Amino acid sequence: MTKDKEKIEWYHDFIDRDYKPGEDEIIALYYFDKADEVSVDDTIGRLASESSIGTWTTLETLDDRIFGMRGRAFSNTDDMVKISYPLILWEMNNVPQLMSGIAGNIFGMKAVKSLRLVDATLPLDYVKSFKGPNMGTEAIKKIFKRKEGPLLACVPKPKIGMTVEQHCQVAWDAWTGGVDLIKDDENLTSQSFNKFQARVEEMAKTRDKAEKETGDIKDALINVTAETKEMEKRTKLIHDHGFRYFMIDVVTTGFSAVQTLREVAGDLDMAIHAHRAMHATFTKHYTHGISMYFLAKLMRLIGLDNLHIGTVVGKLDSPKQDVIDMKNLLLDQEITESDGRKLKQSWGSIKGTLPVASGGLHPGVLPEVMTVYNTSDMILQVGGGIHGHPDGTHAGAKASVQALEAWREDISLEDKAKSAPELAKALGKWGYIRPI
Ligand code: CAP
Ligand code: MG
Repeated sequence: MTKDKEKIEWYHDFIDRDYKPGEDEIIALYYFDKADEVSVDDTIGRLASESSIGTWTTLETLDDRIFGMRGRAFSNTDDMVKISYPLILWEMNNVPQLMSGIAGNIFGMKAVKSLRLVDATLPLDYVKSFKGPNMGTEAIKKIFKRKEGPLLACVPKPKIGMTVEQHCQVAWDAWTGGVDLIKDDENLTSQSFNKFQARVEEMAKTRDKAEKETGDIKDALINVTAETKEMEKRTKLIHDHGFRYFMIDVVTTGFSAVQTLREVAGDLDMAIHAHRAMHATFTKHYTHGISMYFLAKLMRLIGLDNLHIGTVVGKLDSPKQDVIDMKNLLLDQEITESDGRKLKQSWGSIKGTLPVASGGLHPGVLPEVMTVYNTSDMILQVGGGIHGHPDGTHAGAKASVQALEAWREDISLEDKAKSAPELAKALGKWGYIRPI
């Protein structure tokens, strides 16, 4: 039995091409691949409806006030649509609620074969309800007492398996070789062979010795990733051992936990290093999921001080323009609508987040990464490219420092290597390889 469609559904009421959204509305931009049995209008109406006030059918409970709160598809092509949402739909300072709407049920609708949340403009009144980074780019001055970056971080490898003693030996070698930060790997938390508390205690002693030895300030990005209350405890422990930074796997732990930990960072006056492990499950394919660009926007909003955004030249997927766009998004105060896939965004007094280049880096590619980033407000992170040095971690750290010196001195790595034996050996092993 076929029913009269008009009486059952009201999806086209969510399309209004004459509508001019106000400055105080959230505007989301989607790419969609519609199912064969629906029209473009059927599709964009469904997206605006299900992400705001509607459901699959007309409702006897609807009144004018609620109808006025609907999402409106106001601009579209055959595969892109912009939807506006009045601010009243959204709770301030609540990223999970935002995502339950603009990235919620719509992704499962039969009407779309695939769907991607490309970007969204968040109005200033909404942005102001978040804290943003506690230190952000100021961490370079505040923690390291340095005028400018980049900071150099080292990730002990093998990524898991080392005992606390082995881990701290590697940290010592890297710190004394010139590295600023030792970063835990994303899957190192508190395992039987390397317990969290013991690692923190020994790392603090090693840091103190390394600071004495070098005269430089050293810190660590120790991974607190766990259940939320446990993360709070772990962060306090790190704080009590004199570290200013801590690290969270921000995608696997979730927005809610990350918002909680941002509060903790404020209370303890610490900075957060955000590792994005698992992001590629939904960011990698441009036709489905959520863009890394929008995820980065959310992370700056919540208040992550450092965020991984890719290297261009390393082992993990990170197209050049994406990396540059995200770097600008994290550091700038104003983003203007550019290529039609990045919407305008104002940040008010929200601080910038330090972008992190990591994954498959080694001395031979470090100057290239610096050229792409075109800023010293950033962090370079090297794991295998330090510990794989033929003469070990200490020499590997020195080789990375020397590569950065070459970039600062604006000379080629070959020229630098004439007076930098560690760099010469690194180039001998890896050259300028771009790992896959
Ligand atoms: C790098 C790394 C980082 C990735 C994360 C790793 O080690 O420790 O976790 O860079 O990726 O485990 O791969 P290497 P992204 O230097 O040995 O490659 O920065 O893209 O989020
Ligand atoms: Mg890692």
